[in-house]
Amino acid sequence: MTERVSDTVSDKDEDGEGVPAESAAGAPAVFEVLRHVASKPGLVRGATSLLKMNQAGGFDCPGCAWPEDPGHRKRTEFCENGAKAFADEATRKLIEADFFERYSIADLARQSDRWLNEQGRLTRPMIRKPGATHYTPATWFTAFELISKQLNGLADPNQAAFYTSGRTSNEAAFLWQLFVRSFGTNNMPDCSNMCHESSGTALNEVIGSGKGTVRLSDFDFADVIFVLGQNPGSNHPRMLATLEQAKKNGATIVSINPLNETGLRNFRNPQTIDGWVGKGTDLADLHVPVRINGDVALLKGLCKAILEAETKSPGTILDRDFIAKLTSDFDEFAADIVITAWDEIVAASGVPEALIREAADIAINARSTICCWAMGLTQHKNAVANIQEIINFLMLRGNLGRQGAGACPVRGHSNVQGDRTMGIWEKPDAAFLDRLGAKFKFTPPAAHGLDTVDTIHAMADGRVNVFAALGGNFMAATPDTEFTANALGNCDLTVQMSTKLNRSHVVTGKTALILPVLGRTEIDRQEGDEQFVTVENSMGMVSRSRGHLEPASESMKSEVSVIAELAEATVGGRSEVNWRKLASDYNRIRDGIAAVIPGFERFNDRLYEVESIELPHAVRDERQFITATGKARFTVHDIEPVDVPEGHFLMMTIRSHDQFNTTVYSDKDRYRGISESRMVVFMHPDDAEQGGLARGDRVTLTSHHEGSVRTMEGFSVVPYPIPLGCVATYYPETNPLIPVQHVAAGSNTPAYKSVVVSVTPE
Ligand SMILES: Nc1nc2c(c(=O)[nH]1)N[C@H]1C(S)=C(S)[C@@H](COP(=O)(O)OP(=O)(O)OC[C@H]3O[C@@H](n4cnc5c(=O)[nH]c(N)nc54)[C@H](O)[C@@H]3O)O[C@H]1N2
Ligand SMILES: Nc1nc2c(c(=O)[nH]1)N[C@H]1C(S)=C(S)[C@@H](COP(=O)(O)OP(=O)(O)OC[C@H]3O[C@@H](n4cnc5c(=O)[nH]c(N)nc54)[C@H](O)[C@@H]3O)O[C@H]1N2
Ligand SMILES: [Mo]
Repeated sequence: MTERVSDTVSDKDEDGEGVPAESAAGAPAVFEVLRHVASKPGLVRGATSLLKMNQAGGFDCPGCAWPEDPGHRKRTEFCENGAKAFADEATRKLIEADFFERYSIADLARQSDRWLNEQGRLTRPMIRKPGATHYTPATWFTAFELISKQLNGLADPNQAAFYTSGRTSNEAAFLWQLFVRSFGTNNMPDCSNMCHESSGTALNEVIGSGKGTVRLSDFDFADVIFVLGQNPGSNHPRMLATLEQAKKNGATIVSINPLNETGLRNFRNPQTIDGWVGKGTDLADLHVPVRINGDVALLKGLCKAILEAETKSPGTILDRDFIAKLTSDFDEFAADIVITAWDEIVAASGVPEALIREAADIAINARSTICCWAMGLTQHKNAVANIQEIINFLMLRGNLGRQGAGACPVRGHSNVQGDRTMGIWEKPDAAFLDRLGAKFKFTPPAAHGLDTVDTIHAMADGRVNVFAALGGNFMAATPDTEFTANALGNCDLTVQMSTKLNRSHVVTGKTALILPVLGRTEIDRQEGDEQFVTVENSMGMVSRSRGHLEPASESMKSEVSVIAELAEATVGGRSEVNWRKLASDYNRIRDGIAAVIPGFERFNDRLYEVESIELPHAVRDERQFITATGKARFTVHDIEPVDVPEGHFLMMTIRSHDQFNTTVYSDKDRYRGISESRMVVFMHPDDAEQGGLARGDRVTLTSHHEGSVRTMEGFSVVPYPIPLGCVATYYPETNPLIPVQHVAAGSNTPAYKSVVVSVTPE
């Protein structure tokens, strides 16, 4: 389908700002790897360590959660962006105590996120005392004393919240939730709340498991792969190699996305000679340019076309056996689809009926279909409906729980799925709490806790006044920047366990602590013995990760030891757990995991027997649905797109090719032809013209939500192939525009990808 304009890889934006590149990866990707590795960890040290990434005995890539294929590891099992994430952590630049003498917190607050990150690794504990203008050095001892005093002084443990970001290992995550629950609360907001929570909520409700139902090997057997609301070229580059292989095996790929993302158009595999000099592989056979937030309508259209085909040739299209035996509520679902008019589907999706039918025909002619998706579907008001419509679509032809078929939510952070498996969840189920309590001899709190958005509200209202974060950048990642900053400022104490300096260290509570921790790439020694940790990828495979670089500084601690010492100081007197003993040998933590979490039986032994452990999954392995009825459910969702008043636009906030979440490596976005500034607004050329706007014009963006407005100045217009009425901007720059009240029904995930805005010339 793709028409290649030129066979040269256009990574230099010769054609001006905002001209999408024709091809992804290839030689430019390799040059980028070399540049990042040479400039940060140093070429020899970096390259030697990089070769250990995603290898048996090596460390798990600190980037995304796409799995590697244990049977077919390549010597270089990493991508350009994984290499950047590695180089960023393994940098030789260090932040010493005198840095904080030189810069006041106000000075730091004036710097960009990029500048903060570029200052290097955090190396020693620092404290901001109430009213202080600067951070000053603290000892680990005083830091733990201060936190424990503050926590134990609270009238109620629910006045504290404990955030987790998805790079945390299984061992640290398990110990963290054990500490938090021993302290007495389930207030465990995490990055998942902003990410795939909508997927977990949706899937749990209809198929009885919150995780994806496919293995990596299923991609070899799929006839069709739908990629919805995902930009793997930038965010899961190793997935492109999987798609390329699937394609060679005859699979058809359909991309459903407002943007025709370069990575899905043409891929030059940098690990093959062809990828350097050849034409690359055109990946997507069909691109469906859905309007932002138009997916419920589009998916209903796909289902409608399938049902119509069945009416024409009864008994040949639907998997009637699967529907009858293993699902419920098909009749209500089908009746709703029948009365949903094509006009309504076309109007709300922005896609012509013929194109929807073309996509449906591809699924009809396929024996096995996989649907992959990411943030383009999960960060909307009706995100849960989006995902349940995917399940409806898959179930019509029995595409769940069999080879080459299924649901594949593609996770973000490298261990975000594992953290949830370990109990990082504000809504733990009773069975989990019972097992945890039985093993560690305490009564965990039963009441559900606060998620990310609710934590912001609770800090704003003064209901929460201690906030501690295990990694991440809460301040920059969350919506409504000004509101969230005030909420954090209300806290008596904020604590950040971090590797790199970020916005969350400069927007703080009255007292603030920075606790520097080891990263994935570093050797973790406890009582003289090197430890390893484990992580779970997007497909439920658990494997070991062991760093190979000497730690950036001797004054840092591992996440596990920080948590253990904090727990000892805070709950040591009243808990039966020997925290220090657990932290001195991570095998002991894994024995705890084995006793509490199903699927981890004989955890330590199995880690020595096999390279990775596959966690059980009832749908994938047994075609069993652990729902109340024992069946998978069809569901009915009204088409309720966000209302966009005349003259306004629907804005999505997306990632560039040169960032990892809130860590921005540069102002470039090679595949979208951006090289100078991230303060841009992508809009349809006709929309721009109608507003009297030309390329490069300066504009102000104003978001509108239930009568409230938020404004940001200083964007420049980039005319771009995007559906009419839609605009795109970069995350995290535009988070000040996202109303904290604008969340997904059911999952409470911020609707980062459907914000109503107006665009006015400056
Ligand atoms: N290099 C790198 N890798 C990363 C990350 C990173 O920042 N950098 N972040 C990690 C994390 S935590 C995550 S969650 C993932 C994120 O991975 P993605 O979900 O791929 O990231 P986004 O840039 O948010 O892109 C979402 C895509 O959805 C599309 N989209 C937006 N709105 C809609 C819509 O309404 N409908 C449809 N169909 N599509 C829509 C956008 O055009 C875009 O292509 O990547 C992970 N991997
Ligand atoms: N507008 C908008 N907002 C979004 C999104 C969006 O698409 N649009 N996406 C959302 C999504 S999907 C997510 S996942 C969140 C991300 O939210 P977070 O997970 O909170 O943010 P990150 O940027 O990944 O966190 C980066 C920081 O983590 C720390 N860090 C890195 N590695 C380690 C480590 O090994 N250990 C420890 N302790 N710290 C470490 C470093 O200090 C670094 O600065 O953002 C969300 N926010
Ligand atoms: Mo994410």
